[in-house]
Amino acid sequence: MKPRFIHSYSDDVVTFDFDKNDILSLISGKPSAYAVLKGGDNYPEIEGVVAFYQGFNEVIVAVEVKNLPDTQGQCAVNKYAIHIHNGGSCRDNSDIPFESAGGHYNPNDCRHPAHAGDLPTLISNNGNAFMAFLTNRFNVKDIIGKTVIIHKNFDDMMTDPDGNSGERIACGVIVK
Ligand SMILES: [Cu+2]
Ligand SMILES: [Zn+2]
Repeated sequence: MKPRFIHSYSDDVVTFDFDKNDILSLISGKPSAYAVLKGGDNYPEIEGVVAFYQGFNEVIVAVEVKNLPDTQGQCAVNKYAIHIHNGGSCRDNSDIPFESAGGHYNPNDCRHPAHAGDLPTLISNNGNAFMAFLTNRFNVKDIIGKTVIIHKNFDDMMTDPDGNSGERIACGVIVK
């Protein structure tokens, strides 16, 4: 897959110049790896899956989550930080949910939000979220055995090392 980041606009139609057939065939197949997300003790109803599809140079990541703890109202934020964490387990230690997932996956020793594991913010709709995006920050083979964590708050995309994302509310180990 060799996507190009150019889009064109004409006659009220916006077309993206990705190779749609490559993308569709990639995400129609079996993911190269995935993580099944489960809520922690405080959010046992959360469930989700993160699928990773290895392309030529990039990875397509597709995320689907249900039963996020959204608040109601027209000005509710309902955005959640989601990261790949470096640890290989979702175990709890002491009082910190999923503490054994460790910090953000950061093989290049960068500062947040330049960690390879820093993903786009998840936007929820009455507790349901879906997003898909392209990234070249990692290859799938590099993240197998690591973890995906969703946090209670959104990522401020500034504060090192964790974006001030708050409590860990769901976790899953990335497997082939
Ligand atoms: Cu995180
Ligand atoms: Zn980070």
